[in-house]
Amino acid sequence: MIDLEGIKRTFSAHYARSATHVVRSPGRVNLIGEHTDYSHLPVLPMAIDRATWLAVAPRDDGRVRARSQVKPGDADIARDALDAPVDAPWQRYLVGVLRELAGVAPGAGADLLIGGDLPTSGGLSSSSSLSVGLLRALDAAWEAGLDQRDLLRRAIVSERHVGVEGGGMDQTVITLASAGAALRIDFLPAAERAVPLPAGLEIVVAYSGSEAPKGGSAQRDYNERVVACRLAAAVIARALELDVKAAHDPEAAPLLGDVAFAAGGADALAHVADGLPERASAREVADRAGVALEPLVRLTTTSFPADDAVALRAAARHVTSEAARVDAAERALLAGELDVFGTLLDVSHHSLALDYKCSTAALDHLCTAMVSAGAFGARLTGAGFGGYALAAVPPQRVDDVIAASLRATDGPAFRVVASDGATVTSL
Ligand code: NG1
Repeated sequence: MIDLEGIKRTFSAHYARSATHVVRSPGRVNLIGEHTDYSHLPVLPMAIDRATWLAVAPRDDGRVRARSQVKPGDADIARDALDAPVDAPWQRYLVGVLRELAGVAPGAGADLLIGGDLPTSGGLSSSSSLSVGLLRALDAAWEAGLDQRDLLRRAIVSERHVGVEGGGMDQTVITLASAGAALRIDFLPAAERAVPLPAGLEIVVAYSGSEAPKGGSAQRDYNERVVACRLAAAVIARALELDVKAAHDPEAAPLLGDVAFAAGGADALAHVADGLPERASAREVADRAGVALEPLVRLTTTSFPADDAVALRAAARHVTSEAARVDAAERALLAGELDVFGTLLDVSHHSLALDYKCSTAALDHLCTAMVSAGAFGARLTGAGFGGYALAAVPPQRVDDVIAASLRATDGPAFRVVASDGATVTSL
């Protein structure tokens, strides 16, 4: 049984001492707005009733020990030796968090026990659930008193140390979600609002049968798309003769969101997207648009190869159209127009599959099976390249959609419920 009592007991049995705090940090399903967050364009995710649970107690020797019931490999990390190699891939998230907490509670360490019922195979945001949970647990155990926005910012950056240049969607919804609602997140200007899910809408998620290898090939594929969006932003700004700066960091390359803001909305970019070169390298774009090369290729831990051509026309087309679908989906949910909402999911999936090229044959097959079984619509959720799909389903079709998903891919497939963001309990 995964709950507060269970994780507390397991902690005591493993460490022969009592935990001081327990954290529940949910996973998430992104309803729509896929691959838009790192361009600072809107997203519409919800937190789910599957979560990472963490129990923690402080130490005073700068060591952070962690046992995961979800992934093998116990961690024993010295806070003053964060460059040392880790024993298991999941521990890189812990190291990322510790890097972002350098200088907070110097000399403090912790014992951690990590468990939960959130699948880790990609798309339900197990990595951000873990990172947000670790930050909340350590902040509480160390009585550091960091405020929620500060912790959120640190959570977003901590994951980039692992090598994926992600946006802020996952950590934001995991921190700020409320039960019964999706969360509309805008990044420019930053704002969030709850979007209550209407009666008659259930959400089913199903595994495609292959993992999204974020530590491997999906990392390169993801970062390539981040760079393609920056290149598209530079070329569009030039074409529209807009002098755009990145709002979040004057040293960074302006994003499609910055260009959309300057142009009066993402709609204003859509018609320019079709006129972009199909593929170009960062060096070609820097020369052509008269902008600096380094910010275009800069990643947190490395640089993207300046001479590798990336697909910028398709990237701009997907991202600008997806931003418009987020607005339309929010309106459809508020109006209870579930057929319209479902169609937007289908169109989003096709755009991700055909233009953004981040679907797989198994994800396509799964989405088709879910819709044939009575879903309003279905799409991949998260970065893609494997992992999970979601379907919007009328209540009377939930069992059929789950059964069809299991036939399509062997599962798991289950219904999820929009739930609250991360919580910390003092024991
Ligand atoms: P998943 O695949 O759930 O890790 C990733 C990014 C998001 C977002 C989506 C695509 C991280 C931690 N998450 O989600 O920020 O860009 O892909 O919409 O990098």
